[in-house]
Amino acid sequence: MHFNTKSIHVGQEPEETTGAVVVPIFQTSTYAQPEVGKHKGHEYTRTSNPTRDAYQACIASLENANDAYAFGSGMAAISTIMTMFKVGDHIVAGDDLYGGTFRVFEQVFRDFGLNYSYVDTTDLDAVANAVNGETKLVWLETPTNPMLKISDIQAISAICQDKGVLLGVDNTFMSPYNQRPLDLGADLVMHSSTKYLGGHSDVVGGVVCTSHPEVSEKLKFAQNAMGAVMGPFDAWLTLRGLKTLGLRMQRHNENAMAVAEYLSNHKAVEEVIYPGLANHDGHEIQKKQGHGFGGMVSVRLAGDLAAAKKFCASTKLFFLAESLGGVESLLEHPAIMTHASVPEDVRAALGITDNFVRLSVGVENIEDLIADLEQALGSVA
Ligand code: P1T
Repeated sequence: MHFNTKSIHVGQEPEETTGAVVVPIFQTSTYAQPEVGKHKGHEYTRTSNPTRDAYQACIASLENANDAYAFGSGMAAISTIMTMFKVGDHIVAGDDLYGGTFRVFEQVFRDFGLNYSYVDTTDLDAVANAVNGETKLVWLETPTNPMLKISDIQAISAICQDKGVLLGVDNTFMSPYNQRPLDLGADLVMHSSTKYLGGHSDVVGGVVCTSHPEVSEKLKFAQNAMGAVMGPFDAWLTLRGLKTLGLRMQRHNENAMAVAEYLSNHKAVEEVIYPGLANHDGHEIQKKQGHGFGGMVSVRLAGDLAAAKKFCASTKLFFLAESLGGVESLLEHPAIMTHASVPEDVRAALGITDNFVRLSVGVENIEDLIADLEQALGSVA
């Protein structure tokens, strides 16, 4: 079955008793049992829920995974993954991660005895050299948030296999329409489903997909034991989002490419970072490992903090807001907003400067989007 068919059909057979073509919201905490010790497949919604099961089946199929586990947020998904490890275990992580991921690693799990090293995962030698005898996991985003650096998933998975460590990929920025890390050798793939999977900026969630039997067993146990589960209504909204994921991603890819090209030729813009541009360092890798370049575009404005603030306050269709991946275009200032929890020296080393702005290009009409950017850039100059 192809992607756009799976997104509409997997886990979504018509409901048995009524024939409803849409999976119902089973908004229940518990299930009546016919006798002690016997149940009809569900006992308690923290453990399982038919709406969440349908969503998990669908997203697993889109990532070509055997199993998926849905959580109340992307951070809940990442935190639950971390509970697979023990005091003294070491994790090699990308050096340009979502600020909240860096924060939970450094300010929560380090206190529980996990150790982290941060490396530029576009540098294969750096990844290989960072793995030590205690390393259990390599964790990366590709593209990274917010610098949009591209890592070679297949090459890193070969390193991980050689060293006997797991590879986890946060696939939030690409979505499975553009990139399927498990097919490239990753062991687990995670999403903030708040973003492209849900797609409408109306629900927060996270999900982990895997075909690794041992990892899957651990996550299934942890999902129930830790209890950071996605609720039935949120699972229903996210499943509805999946139905149009392919359609939306196609348009996100097209619109972002057009925005990146437009900004590349604007004198108020110093640098445009978009993996779809031939001058991007990761362009060839992304062409090889994916089916699209995504909807995220980062820019460095010709100017200082004041110019960036003016630009961010001047767009009308691009709302100034954290998050990304919804149908509506957003923009944000990483140094002050999403990555404020990353120390200033680390931000400076990564290039998250005061004139740096991140755009999430939505699915609106492209002429309207470019006109909005044009007037906002005009107000800066
Ligand atoms: O916000 P939440 O659903 O908990 O997901 C966290 C998360 C994890 N991984 C990546 C790559 C992310 O981008 C995020 C959330 N990011 C934002 C809110 C943002 O504006 O970048």
